[in-house]
Amino acid sequence: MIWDPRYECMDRAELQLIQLERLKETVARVYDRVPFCRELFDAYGVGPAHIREIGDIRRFPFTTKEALRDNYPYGLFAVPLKEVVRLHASSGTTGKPVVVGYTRRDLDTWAGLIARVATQAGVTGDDVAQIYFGYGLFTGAFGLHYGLERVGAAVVPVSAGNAERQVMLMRDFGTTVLVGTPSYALHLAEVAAETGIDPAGLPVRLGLFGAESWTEDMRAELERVWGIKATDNYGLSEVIGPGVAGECRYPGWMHIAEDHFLVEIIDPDTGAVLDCGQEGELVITTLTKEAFPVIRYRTRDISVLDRTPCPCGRTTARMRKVTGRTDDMLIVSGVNVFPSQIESVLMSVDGIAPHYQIIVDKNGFLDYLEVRVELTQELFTGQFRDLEALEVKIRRRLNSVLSLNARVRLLEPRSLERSTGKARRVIDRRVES
Ligand code: DLL
Repeated sequence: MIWDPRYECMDRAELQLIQLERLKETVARVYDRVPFCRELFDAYGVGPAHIREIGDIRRFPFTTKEALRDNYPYGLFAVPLKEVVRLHASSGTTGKPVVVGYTRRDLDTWAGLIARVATQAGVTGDDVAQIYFGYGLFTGAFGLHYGLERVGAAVVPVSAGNAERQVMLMRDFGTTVLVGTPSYALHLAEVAAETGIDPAGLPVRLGLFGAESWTEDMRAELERVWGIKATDNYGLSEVIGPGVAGECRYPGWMHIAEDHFLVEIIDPDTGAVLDCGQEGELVITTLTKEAFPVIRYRTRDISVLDRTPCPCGRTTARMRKVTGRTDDMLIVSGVNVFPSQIESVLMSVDGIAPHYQIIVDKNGFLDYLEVRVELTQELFTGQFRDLEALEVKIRRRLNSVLSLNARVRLLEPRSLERSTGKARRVIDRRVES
């Protein structure tokens, strides 16, 4: 089934006309209502009058994460706060998050986009969908929630954590669709097996997975242990949240909602726009967002575009599964973490030296983050009690900035290897093993 065949299967020429009209509106909206962007556009000598065809977007400057940080919290909103009915946030590069807002119409658009993603993955009104993304500032849970309701699925908003309880509810409620990160789904299968329940024997038949990158091997493993079809969907808070793109029944590529998002692939080093089929950084312009429109947002995600027709009947461009990022952002259990956030926490604590290392690894299928940091000589020779208090303090501060429980290991002074070149601060054993 196709949720919105008029738009999802539209003739390309017609789609491009709609994109152009919406692009003009968006550029005008941003120019008129967001002083930061108007100044930037003026500096580049571009404005609403320069959009005559879709390709004219290439004359406009990119929007970067730094611009979002510099305009914290509401500086890039294109509506007064009175018209905003929801706020979400994602990790910024330092202590402050990036805040995104939605008008009532934005929320309606979003639910429609999720309904597309869910339907193309195979969700129907007969399903029981268990959402184990965390409900909160993160866009994943609330975003998927309303779209799944729109499709008519019975939504179970369990939120994150407590794997035993998740498994119990799955069995008792007859959950048929898992909605969350793929890595946690593997963990859930393990926990089910430990409690004597064969995951493949449960009624779960489909996985709607996203928010982190995962390999085809992991898909095969998820499909095997759960006896399900595992699908991928992609999105990011700065653009809307989940709902940007999702797989249909032909895996590996995700249909992009092109009537709402104009996509480009660029060379991350030069900014030059690349052709379909070439790998590069995904850049997205929103076409219908009211509260928080973005022009040429650099996602930092690496993908490839394909505009050849898909056998499913949809005509929208597809993006390949995301294989990596162009920056140093880590995704730990679905939570975005910038090493610079950790550094700014460590620098704000007395008694520790500016030598640290961040280790990311897996315990079974679950990611964990460990921060190792050297003590100053004074603290090292001091009281054990003080050390314990220090560890708790660092852990709490990290938790409040990252929304993630990190392990903290205090080390003797000078115990971390000193590098002669760039310090190797991050060791991601998940990719190195
Ligand atoms: O992760 C939105 C989302 C929620 C998408 C639930 C899908 C499902 P952020 O927290 O802002 O938003 O993180 C966005 O996560 O730039 C990618 O690097 C990564 N990401 C999201 N989905 C995928 C995916 C949500 N399917 C950042 N594959 C993005 C690979 C993904 N990476």
